[in-house]
Amino acid sequence: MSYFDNADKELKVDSMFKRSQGKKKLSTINYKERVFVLTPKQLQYYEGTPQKRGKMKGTVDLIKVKVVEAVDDNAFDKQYCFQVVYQEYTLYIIANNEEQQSEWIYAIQEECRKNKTLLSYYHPGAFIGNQWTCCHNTDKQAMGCQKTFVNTVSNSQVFLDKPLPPLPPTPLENEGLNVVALYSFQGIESGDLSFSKGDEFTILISEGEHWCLARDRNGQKGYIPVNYVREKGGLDTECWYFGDIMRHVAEDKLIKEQKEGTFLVRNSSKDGLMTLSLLHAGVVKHYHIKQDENKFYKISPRHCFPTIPELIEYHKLNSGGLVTRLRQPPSSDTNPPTVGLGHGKWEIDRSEINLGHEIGNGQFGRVCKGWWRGTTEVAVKMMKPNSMSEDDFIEEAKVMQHFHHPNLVQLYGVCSQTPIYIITEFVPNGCLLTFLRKQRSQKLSVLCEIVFHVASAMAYLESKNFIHRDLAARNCLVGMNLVVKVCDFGLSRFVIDDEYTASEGTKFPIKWAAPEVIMYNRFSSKSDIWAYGILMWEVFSGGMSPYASYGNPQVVSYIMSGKRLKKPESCRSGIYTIMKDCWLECPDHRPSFGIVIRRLKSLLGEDYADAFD
Ligand code: UM4
Repeated sequence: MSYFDNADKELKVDSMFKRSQGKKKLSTINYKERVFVLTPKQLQYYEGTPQKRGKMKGTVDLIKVKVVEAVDDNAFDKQYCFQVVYQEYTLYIIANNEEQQSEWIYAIQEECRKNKTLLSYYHPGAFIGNQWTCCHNTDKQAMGCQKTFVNTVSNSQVFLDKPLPPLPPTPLENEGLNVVALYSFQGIESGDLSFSKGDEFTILISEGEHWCLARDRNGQKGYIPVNYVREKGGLDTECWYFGDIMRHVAEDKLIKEQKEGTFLVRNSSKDGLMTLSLLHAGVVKHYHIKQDENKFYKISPRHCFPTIPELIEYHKLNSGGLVTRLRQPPSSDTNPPTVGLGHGKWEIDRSEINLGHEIGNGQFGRVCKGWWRGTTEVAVKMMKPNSMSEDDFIEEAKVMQHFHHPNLVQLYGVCSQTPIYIITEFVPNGCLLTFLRKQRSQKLSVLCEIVFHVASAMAYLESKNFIHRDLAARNCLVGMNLVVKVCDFGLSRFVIDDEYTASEGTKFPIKWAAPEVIMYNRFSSKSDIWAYGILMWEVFSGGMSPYASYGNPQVVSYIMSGKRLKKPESCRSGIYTIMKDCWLECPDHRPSFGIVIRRLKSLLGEDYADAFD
């Protein structure tokens, strides 16, 4: 029999459940019973039963499959789930029992063994509420956190007399992975590897979460910042792909360029596919990139391509139905901050900091703009001597330095001798509260984006069981492209000033404090949620002061009698409902940040559909 005779042979047929694929990000998730059929070339699924098969509902070409693995039971609270990752999608299938789950994983893996695009790392969890349930990484495209092929010792060996070989000394996560640089990087410390955008590396050892030892194509070895590279092969390495940015951010980016034909591709949240945004005659046009029945990509019906890069290359040469042909992506933004100023570096040499002008003077001391080694722009927070318990702070700050999230201010390090300097990334548009007050009557979509950014940062802290304790608009900064960064997390614990730390104190931020904090000093992620509700109110009221004219005792009796802040004028009722849930008396009844994110997303889909597409 020839290969072609075999292509349609049905290798395996079973009824299982398919989880809706979340291609439409805002659609509700459901599970549908389908008949799954495995052939040498395709995984197909149909309506009906194995005996009476109905209409074909979809197919996955096995040649495009990158991963076939089980999914953790707790990811969707379903047992016996497995995943088939192909192109940029993941098909989740729920088997009826463990045997069926492993048989199917094995059978599909067998058919895909020779695929060139197979990945060696995958996520055993799912991407829910803006993060992976397995590793809590908030980057959807982040490389997997678990190796797909585990060279396990067979059970029988356990009973052998000979001791097993020792475990490898370092965790070899992601070892051997090929990655591409998204940005150029100038090595900072000895041992760091300098590189240019587009350079390729093999990861040798992952050291912690943020730096890894890598080898470039000239054989040079050194440390590289993990957030500067992406696994080879994905759209992330394309200079025109901007991922999850919103419509108006894309428009701002393109209009700023003032160059005909500037374009970018972004994820379109409304339908889970992608959108091409293109500047023509000073106006931005948005095109949905659709897929035809063969899963080929197209913008205009007559020009279909197997991959998005091929589609882009075609439209660079021919307008093919677009208002103009694609010319260049927007010039790239400045590089993102690395975690620390060099691998393993936390103590910063004071003589390497050049101080610039003062940008503020607050509770803890002065904040100045500065440069590290003359080149890296930084902010320097100079702590007033005797204003904080310094030793405890230095210890805890070492932990906080490892936090890395686009919506958290990045800590670079400290000069730990008195006066302590805290060195962070410099965030160019200053304090969120000032921003809100200066630019009242912001578009609703911008305000939604602000609270979304804050919720994302807080969900990250929540996932690390870290409590902020002083969340408020005054403690957030506004960066490039209106990206909001949450600051001063955990700092209040080290302040030596009873007026600030005791709830009876005059400087205690009582208007942001949950009842259990006021009464019993009981802080938790749920007291952070209360403060988040107040921050939402600040945002939607254009930076007004909550409980404007009330002093601390009046605020306490107002809250304790069950009264709450009123709905800001321009705020939609759905947004106000989220705020009010953040202010539920019982901490356990308040939502988590993960839930707030989900609710914001679904609200944005209904009320402000154009905010996300
Ligand atoms: N970039 C630009 C301006 C900054 C920054 N900045 C301002 N403050 C900071 C302005 N990074 C100050 C004046 C007011 N303002 C903003 C800034 C710098 C460092 C830290 C926090 C900062 O701002 C917060 C919002 C007030 C900082 O070190 N934070 C920190 N957070 C958590 C943990 C830790 C440190 C550590 F681990 F180190 F302990 C205006 C007007 C006035 O725009």
